[in-house]
Amino acid sequence: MTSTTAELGNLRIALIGYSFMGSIHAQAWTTAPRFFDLGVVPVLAAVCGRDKEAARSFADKFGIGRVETDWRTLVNDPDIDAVDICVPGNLHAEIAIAALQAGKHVLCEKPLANTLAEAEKMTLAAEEAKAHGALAMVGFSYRRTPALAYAKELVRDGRLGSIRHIRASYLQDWIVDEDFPLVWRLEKDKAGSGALGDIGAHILDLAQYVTGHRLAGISALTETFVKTRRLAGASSGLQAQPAPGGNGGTKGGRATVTVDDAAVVIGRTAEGALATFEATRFATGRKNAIRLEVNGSLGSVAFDFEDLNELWFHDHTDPAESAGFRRILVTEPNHPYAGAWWPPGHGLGYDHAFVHQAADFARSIARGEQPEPSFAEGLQIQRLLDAAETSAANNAQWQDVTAGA
Ligand code: SOE
Repeated sequence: MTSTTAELGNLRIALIGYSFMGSIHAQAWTTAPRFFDLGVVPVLAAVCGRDKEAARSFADKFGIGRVETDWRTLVNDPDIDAVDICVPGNLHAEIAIAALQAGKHVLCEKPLANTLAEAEKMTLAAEEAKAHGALAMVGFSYRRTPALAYAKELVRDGRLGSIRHIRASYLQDWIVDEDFPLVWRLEKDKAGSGALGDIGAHILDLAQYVTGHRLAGISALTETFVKTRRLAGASSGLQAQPAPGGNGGTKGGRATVTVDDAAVVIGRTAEGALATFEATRFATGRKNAIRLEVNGSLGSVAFDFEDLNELWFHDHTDPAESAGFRRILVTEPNHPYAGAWWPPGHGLGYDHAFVHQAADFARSIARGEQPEPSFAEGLQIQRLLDAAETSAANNAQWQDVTAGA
């Protein structure tokens, strides 16, 4: 029998950050209980942001009653059960560790941290907290796009046979304009790395998630095409905003871009597949194009986020004359997550994966089970990012990586 919301306990969430990721997480928390049985009732109890006015207007939009400007107040508040971290990477470790030590469940945006050392400390904190019932998860949201989750099911069910090739790219073009300013995503001390960590992390994760393989070694090249950018005021990191009181941010001059604009990675999995990855913010015309193709001995799958409700599947056991890639519309009730939504063919979007992420996180907490991906999985991606940076700094020198997690 399904419980009524009145019978369920509340999961009181403190949202740290209110920009792009803060908004999509807030929307996800609001929507998840309307479409999924969670076993708890998520309540957006508070939002935290440095700019109180901006945080207040965000809170008003999402019906959040409480606004704080110091995350420590929320992390130490007994009225908060879970902390959802949606701020730049340089703040992830401090907030997540403090929250876990205070017994809160933690959902942390990707990549887990800015450095390997931080990711290791966060994972340790998560393991210790788990022993006391506090659970941690890293937000690789695209895993929960139904077509990608279904691709994983096809691999799991043996429909692709032995995996030989993984081919992944994540292409954007939002900083091609040389006049685009130096937003936080282009500063190493805030973002950790550039395209590599921001979007490369997603395809490294997706490749491993879909195939179940683990990268055992990689080699990488990175490039920063535009070496300096004009200074600008605070922004979400995706849009140019004029410097406060300034003339569009040009007054302060230009500063060095300290992250990569693009990264190319090749790798070998512990299970014997070859993999290629390309992450760039300079693919003109490509806005948020994630492509993944996996070739196995019995078949292949291909996915393109610009048609995110579709998965292409080639069954190599079909007669040669009628074999070929066929388009599967991943909107059937028994496709992952799809049954909770609209009738077949009506389709989902970018934000639905965040709803699925919130739902899975809440359900895991209700059941006392480890949510996936765990911080340990986030750490394994961080090892790959770290190895890619080391390799790129050494002229694409091969780096063995502990397959782990
Ligand atoms: C910016 O490049 C960004 O918002 C990433 O940070 C997100 O993870 C991705 O989903 C969309 O692009």
